[in-house]
Amino acid sequence: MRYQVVTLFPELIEAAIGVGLLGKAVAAGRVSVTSMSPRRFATNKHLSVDDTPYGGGSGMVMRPDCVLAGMESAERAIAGEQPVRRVLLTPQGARFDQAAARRLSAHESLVLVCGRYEGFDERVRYFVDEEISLGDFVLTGGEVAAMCVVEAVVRLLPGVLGNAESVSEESFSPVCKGLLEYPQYTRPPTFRGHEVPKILLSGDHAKVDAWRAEQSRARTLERRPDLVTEPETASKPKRST
Ligand code: JDQ
Repeated sequence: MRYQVVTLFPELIEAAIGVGLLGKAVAAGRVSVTSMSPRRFATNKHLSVDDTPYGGGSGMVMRPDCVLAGMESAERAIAGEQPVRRVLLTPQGARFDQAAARRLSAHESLVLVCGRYEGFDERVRYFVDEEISLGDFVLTGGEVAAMCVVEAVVRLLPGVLGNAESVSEESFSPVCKGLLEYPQYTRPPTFRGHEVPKILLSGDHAKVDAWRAEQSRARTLERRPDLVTEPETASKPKRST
């Protein structure tokens, strides 16, 4: 898979792709994550990539010519004439979630476009396939959001997860049931007065599974009731016999 990040700060992206699972996937040649700066396509003597907003107001806006030139150059670098999915990171985009990560993981080539300042000239949007937001908060630019997308997508690629957990097994995990993860413990059995639940030391796998399922359910109901599609309070239809 080939990913290009269009950014004024390529060093931010390079720092992030060197480590961990992502670093290994890149080193193994499973994934390439490279960056392209719109600054390379600046034309005036100050190499400006931003300008003042028409109509007035505070702050600066990313110039569409530099962003588009960066995007098209990024695209040629990873895909030649092959199709590429163009993704713009903004606070106005559709909320990113695991389903979006799964959907994007099907694309061989992605171009992730990051801005700075107060955002993009509106016409940049006419040239992208989708617009993604991480959530309802304002970052200083799109880079951290782009790296979140890259991390979430790369760990779904076949053969990238290092451990026994596989993408297919994940479909049975709490994440894919849409519930929060159950509590996990490792040694020691007592830590600063707090004991590991006895059932986890019992060796009874059926009881462990049942306990975990119940913990996931209770924790989700408590912390993220919005994730529970079938509220506990909704009574099942009565059988007519
Ligand atoms: C940019 C900014 C004031 C934007 C400039 C480019 N989920 C999410 N939060 N914030 C972003 C994404 C994001 C993405 C790209 C960005 C923020 N900014 C800063 C400042 C108004 C709009």
